[in-house]
Amino acid sequence: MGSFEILFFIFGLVYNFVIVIAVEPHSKIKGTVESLLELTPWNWKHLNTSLKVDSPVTVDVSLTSHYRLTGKHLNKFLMLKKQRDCASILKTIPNTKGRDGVYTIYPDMKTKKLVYCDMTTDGGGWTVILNRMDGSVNFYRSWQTYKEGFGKADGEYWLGNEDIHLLTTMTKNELRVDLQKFSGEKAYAKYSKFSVGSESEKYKIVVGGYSGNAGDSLGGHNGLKFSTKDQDNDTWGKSCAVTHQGAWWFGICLISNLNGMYQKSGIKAWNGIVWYNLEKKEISLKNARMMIRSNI
Ligand SMILES: [Ca+2]
Repeated sequence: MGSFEILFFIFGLVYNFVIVIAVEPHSKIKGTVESLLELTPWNWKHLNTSLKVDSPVTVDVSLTSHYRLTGKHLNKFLMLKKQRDCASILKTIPNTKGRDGVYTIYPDMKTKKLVYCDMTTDGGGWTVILNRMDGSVNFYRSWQTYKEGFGKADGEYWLGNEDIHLLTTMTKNELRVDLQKFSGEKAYAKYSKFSVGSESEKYKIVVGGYSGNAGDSLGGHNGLKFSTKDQDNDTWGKSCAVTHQGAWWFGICLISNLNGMYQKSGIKAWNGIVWYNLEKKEISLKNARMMIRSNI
C-alpha cells in the first residue's frame, strides 16, 4: 500500500444493514480487507472503499461492535497470510487476545475451516477440536464423518481427525480438556504432549504429561487407535464404539468417552460424556471441550 494512510471507519451495531452505499468496494483492496475480516470473530459487511492515488484510502465496514483501526495497526494486518491455527492467529494479531469466537484457519494451508478459538483461557491461542454443550448434534457417527469433522464452529462439533492429525504433526502441541458437571463445577486436564497419527495409522493417539484437577483419564488411552461404530480398531473382542455409543481411542474399553451420548443430567452411564477419574465414577458431564495449542 506504500505511503497510503489507511483508515477504517466502522459503524456500530445499530447501523448494521441500514447503511447501504451504492458504491462497490474498490477492487484493489476489496480482497485484502475481506480476507483480513475473515480472520476476525466479528460479523461484518464491507460497504464501501474509495481509493485515489496520493490520498488516504477510506474503508467503511459495518461491524457488530464499534472499532477503529489506524494506519499503524493496519500495516501489520495487511501482512496477514493464511493462518494454520488459533495460536498462529493470536501471535499474528495480538489484539485477538480475550476475543473468543469463530475464526477461519487453514490446517493444510490450503483448505478453509471454521473453528472456535479460545483466546482467553490459560493465555489463549487454543484451537477447539471438540465441543459438547447441549446435545444438539449427533455424535454417534461413522469413520468417514469423524475423519472430515461435523457440527458447527459456534456450537457442538468435532474438528475432524484429518485436520487434528495435520495440526498436531506439523508442530508440537499441548492439549487442554475443560469439563463441567451438571452441578456447575468445573475441572480441567492439560497434557504437554498430544498428537494424532494419519488415517493409515488409524489416527493413533500419543498423549502424555498430565497436569490439572480433573484427573488423568486420557493418558491410559495413549498409543490406542481411533474406533467408530463402523470401524473397530479397539483391543476388545466386541466393539467398544457400538457398546458405549461413541467414537474414541478405545482399548478394552475406556476411562473417558467425550464423544459419547449427551445425557440430560449427571447420571451414571458409560455411554455418556464420561471422564472417569474426575470422581472415579462414570458420571455424564454437561460440557466438555478439547482444545489444542501449537508451540509456535
Ligand atoms: Ca474390537
